[in-house]
Amino acid sequence: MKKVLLLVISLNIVSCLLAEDGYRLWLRYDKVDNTILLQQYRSQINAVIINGSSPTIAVAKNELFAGLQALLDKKVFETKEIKSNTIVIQRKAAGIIDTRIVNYDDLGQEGFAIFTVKGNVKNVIVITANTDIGVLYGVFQFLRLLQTQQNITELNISESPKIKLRILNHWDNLNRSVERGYAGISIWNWHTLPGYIDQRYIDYARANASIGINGTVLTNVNANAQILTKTYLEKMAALANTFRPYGIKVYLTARFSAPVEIGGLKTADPLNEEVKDWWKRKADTIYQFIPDFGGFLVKANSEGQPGPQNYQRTHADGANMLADAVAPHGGIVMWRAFVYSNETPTDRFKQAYDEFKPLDGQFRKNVMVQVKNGPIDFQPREPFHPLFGAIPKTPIVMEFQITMEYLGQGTHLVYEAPLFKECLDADTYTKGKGSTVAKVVDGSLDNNLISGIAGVANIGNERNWTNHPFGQANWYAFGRLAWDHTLSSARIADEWIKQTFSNNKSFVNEVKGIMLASRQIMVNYMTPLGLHHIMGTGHHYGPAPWVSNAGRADWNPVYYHKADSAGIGFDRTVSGSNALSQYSPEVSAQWSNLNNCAEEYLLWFHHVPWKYKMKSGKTLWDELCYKYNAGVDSVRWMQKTWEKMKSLIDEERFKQTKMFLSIQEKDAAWWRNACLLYFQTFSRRPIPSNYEKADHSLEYYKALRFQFAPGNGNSF
Ligand code: GCV
Repeated sequence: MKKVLLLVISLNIVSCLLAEDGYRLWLRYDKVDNTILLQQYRSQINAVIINGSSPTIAVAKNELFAGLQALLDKKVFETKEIKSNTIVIQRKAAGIIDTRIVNYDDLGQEGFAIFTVKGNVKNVIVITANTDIGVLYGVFQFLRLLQTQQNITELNISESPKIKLRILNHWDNLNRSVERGYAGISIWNWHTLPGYIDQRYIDYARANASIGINGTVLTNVNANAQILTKTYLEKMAALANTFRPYGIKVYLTARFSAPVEIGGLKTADPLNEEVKDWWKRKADTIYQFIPDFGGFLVKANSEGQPGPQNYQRTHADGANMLADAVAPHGGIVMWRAFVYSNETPTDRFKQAYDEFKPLDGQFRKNVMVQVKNGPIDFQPREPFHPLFGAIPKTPIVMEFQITMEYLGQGTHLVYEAPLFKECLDADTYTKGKGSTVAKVVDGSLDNNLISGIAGVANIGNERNWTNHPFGQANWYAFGRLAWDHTLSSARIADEWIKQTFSNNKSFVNEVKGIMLASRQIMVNYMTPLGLHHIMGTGHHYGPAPWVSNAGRADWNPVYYHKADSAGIGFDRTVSGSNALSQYSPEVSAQWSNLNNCAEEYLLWFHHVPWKYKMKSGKTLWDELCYKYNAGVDSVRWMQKTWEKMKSLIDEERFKQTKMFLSIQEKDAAWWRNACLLYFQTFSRRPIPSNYEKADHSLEYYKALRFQFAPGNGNSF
């Protein structure tokens, strides 16, 4: 009896340990479940030859052995001799295999080649690169081939990243709260650093390296000067040391007023000699702690942050002063263009362009301007930011938001690759047809020497990193697109699903279908037809299109939708704010005429009469009702499809996703009901009777409060 009990207890413990808690992300390395392929892989891979011994090669070796042994469920040996069925890791001219067929010039500093050797030996696969980090990226790509069950018989792969700096931006505060974080508190435990290196830091580095991310800004752009003090630099250095073998550089956010706050100076004026000197000395100190420190990210004169304009200086003056401080060490400054002022009566859409366009050509060579994908703020759908292509002498860092501040946050299933791609593929026409945003960002349009892309991280200390199991897909997609923006959303989803859940064909196809549709579904139930910024004040969760009393005019939803008895939408044509004039004439022409403006952008650019005839033949009002209802119906379709997946994956993640989908369904209906009831007070038209009725009154929705919604402000 005792024995049976013990067995039951130990089986329970084992199953707890094996529970799919999501921690392993897309690096699960579970045994290949296709028996024929498993046999093939097993016969093709017996041993590994490792050339090199740097810390990066050491982690590549560990990853390869761990991955192979788990995926193939067999012992793989290290050897020195070339025999059949061996994998060889070697840098250019550093190993025993002739790699002259590889064009190393094409691989650059981070690319890799994976190829099958032709000759007497069978199944010898070489993973090679110019650098150790290239080798590590190659190892991750090889493991991805196995995890996604590809044929590895005749390999001939050659890849290099299109964008040089591929960076995560953490909006993590020193008290471990995360601004716009929906997955728990910060993973950086400042209290136990530098002495305690959490395994999570290492797994974070592995996950990032596996998708090619090579930089991380550790702290919030709403910055705290304390991070520049020695106490914190020691902690940052411990993280930098942990990440270094994985090719990940550390960056920090610089609070512009730091010379006053922690330096005891009377001013932070960027043209003041003492201030310049303070930053130079500060940079020298930082580089003593972190010799390969990447540089600073700065939010200045935006939403209350201090900046050069406090001293009547320009953004260029401020950025250049910091750039001069880090230049001797090879550092860069990423200066954010997210600036808008309540005092300026101009349409908020236009303000960043107005501010930065005249500064083109005035920045130091090591300054990059970081621009959000759209002109307002990470909305479900935005037109691309007019600064893309407009400042050709200044390299731009694209800023996407992986964390879903305005997209349902940590509880909605929204796959963001289509949103990222829509922006990257948009044509700016600044140098004729084909001048895509992607070409501006990767530097090829204007021959920039540096190029960069940043994603505001959705990572927290939740066991599964991102709260919603599908949040991981957005981290993954950001990294993959940063590496190669030509990859399709479908291909990335396919890879992610196979590595994260299963290679089962029907699971992959059904779930891919959900993921690819999810972004448009969310747009439909939140902000269809070009509506934007109508979320709840402060926390931005849920609908609040009625709000008109926020701290400043341009934080109010009514500022953005401008609904009245005549119609709805923001006129940004020549008869309105004329924001369209900031784009190339070809782009402006796409959107400036009400009658041929793409309907997904309609209310971004036009104030449209309620009775306006849409392409479907419906009036604008009826179309709005249709879109909101279609959004809700589609979430129900997502739920039904997910239900069919029950037997195909683990219970834990099946259940989690099911519960989140049920929250999403309720939220979608809430969005629809609240928005339609509110807009109806202007349209004075009936909601067609074939649609589901709202379950509450408008007053009820208006009275809802979310005092402790996560991610809002500095408190937990
Ligand atoms: C870090 C939006 C967010 C803020 C964020 C800001 C920014 O306004 O709501 O939380 O602050 O963007 O990107 O600087």
